[in-house]
Amino acid sequence: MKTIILIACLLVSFSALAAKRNITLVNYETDGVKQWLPGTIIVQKGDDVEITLINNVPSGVHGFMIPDFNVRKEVQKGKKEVVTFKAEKAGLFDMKCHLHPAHVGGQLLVIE
Ligand SMILES: [Cu+2]
Repeated sequence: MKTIILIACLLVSFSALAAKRNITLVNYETDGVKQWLPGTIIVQKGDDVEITLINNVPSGVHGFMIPDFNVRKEVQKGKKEVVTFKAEKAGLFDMKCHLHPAHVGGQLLVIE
């Protein structure tokens, strides 16, 4: 009986680690360089992640992509878009604009 209670407590503890993360990124441009800021975001493995993307740069539409989590969205100038995914694996992953590959990309860090 004690073993069952211990296992149940452990399961509850592990499931409590995952959370819903709401993050907002804003597209920033200076001297021709565009970047989603903050450039690095950190979540925990198992989190349900919701990212709001705000694009107010003068150069127009930009993309947001995290290839490892099948995230891909285009954000029109002056608009807001939302992407969601589950951070089901730990590691360091690229975030970038898929429309303009020369952009400086950001990083998603998923910790265990
Ligand atoms: Cu772009």
